[in-house]
Amino acid sequence: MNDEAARRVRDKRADQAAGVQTDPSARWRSRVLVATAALAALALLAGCGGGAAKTRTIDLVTNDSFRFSPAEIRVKAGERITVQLRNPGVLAHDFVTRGQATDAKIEVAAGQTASGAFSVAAKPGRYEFICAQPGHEQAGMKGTIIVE
Ligand SMILES: [Cu+2]
Repeated sequence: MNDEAARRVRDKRADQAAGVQTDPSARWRSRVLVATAALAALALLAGCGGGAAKTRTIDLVTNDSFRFSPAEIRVKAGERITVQLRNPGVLAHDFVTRGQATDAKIEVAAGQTASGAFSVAAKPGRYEFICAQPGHEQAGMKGTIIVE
């Protein structure tokens, strides 16, 4: 009887342990699905915007080694650019321009994609963009906007 009771307690603990392991990941998966669906809906809305002026989209990827890929983008003076920032990592990152006609600050949470638009400087030259999260620029998370 004692052995039987002990076995039942062990089984119950094992079930609980298994439950603790599967529950959060299931919840996480459903959250990712909801986020993905929301992004898809936003993309559809953006696509159906109609009257808005067309902008060229440049794709950038952030990584947790504090780099942008690509680290150099080429744009035309005065052009309006949409930057789509994809963050496959576990840290939040952002994309901040300096010296443009209208500067951008696009923040992207871990595992998400975000986008924003900015107007390029009228004067050709080399300009900097950075990640403004604490310490990231200092760790080398920056790039160059080449305005032609
Ligand atoms: Cu960063």
